[in-house]
Amino acid sequence: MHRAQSYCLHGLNSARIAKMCYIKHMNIHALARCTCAILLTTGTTYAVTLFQVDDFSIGTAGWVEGNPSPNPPIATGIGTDGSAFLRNDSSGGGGPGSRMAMFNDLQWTGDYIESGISAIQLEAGTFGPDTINLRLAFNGAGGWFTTDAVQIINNDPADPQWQTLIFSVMPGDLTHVSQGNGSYAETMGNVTRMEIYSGGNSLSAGSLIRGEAINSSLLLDQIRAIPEPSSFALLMITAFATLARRKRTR
Ligand SMILES: [Ca+2]
Repeated sequence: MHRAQSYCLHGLNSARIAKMCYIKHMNIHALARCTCAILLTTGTTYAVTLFQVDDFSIGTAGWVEGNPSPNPPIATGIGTDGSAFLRNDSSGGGGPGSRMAMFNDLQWTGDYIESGISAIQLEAGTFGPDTINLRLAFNGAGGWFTTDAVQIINNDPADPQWQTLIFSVMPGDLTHVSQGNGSYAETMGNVTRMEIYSGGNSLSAGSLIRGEAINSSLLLDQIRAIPEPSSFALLMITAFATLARRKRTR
C-alpha cells in the first residue's frame, strides 16, 4: 500500500492566518485530506485529521513552550526520515526552560473521535542525561486527559537511540488528570490543546501540565495520527480488494 506522507501546517500570523501545506509523495487521497483540512481550517478553527504527520521538514509545526524560554523546541538535525526532527531541551532546577513540556494549539486540535484517531505514533529519542517519562496529554471541555508514561533512557550520549512508540488515545487508555467533569467525549471530541511532556506519577495541571524539571533533551519525529490496528487492517484489505478488481477488469 502506498502510504501518503503529507504534512499540513496551519499557523496564525498576527492578524491573519497563514496556511502552508508541504506534501511529499502525495497521492490523490492525501491531496483530498489536505484540501479538506485547509477548507475546514479556514478562520481560526483547526481540525486534526487521520494520518496527518508532523515531520518537521519545514519547521517546528506549531510546537511551543508558551512562556519565554531559553531552550524552546527547534527543528534541527536529520531525523529518521531524512529531514529535520524536533528537539526540546529542559535544564532542570527552576526558572524558564527548566521543565520538559511543550504544546500545540493548531493542527492537533479538533475531534479525535469523529476523525477515527485511536493512537498517536511517533519516533522518539534523547541525548539524556536524565530519563524522560514521556506522556501525551489532551485538554478540552472535559478537562485534561493523559496517556501512561513511557521511559526514554539514554545509554549513549552520541546516539539518540530512536524508537517508534504508539500512544493509544482510546477511552480506557487515557486518565483524567484535572479540570472539567472528566468526560472523555467532551475532551477528545473537541481537543483545544495537545501536550507532550515528561511526567512521573505526580501530575499537576493548570492551563498546561507543568512537566518534570529534568536536565534532558527530547527528540521527536514523524508524529502521526493513526486508526485502530483493526481499522487499518480493514483499509489495507479494502485497498487490495479494489486493486485486484481493477486488474481482473482489464
Ligand atoms: Ca523529520
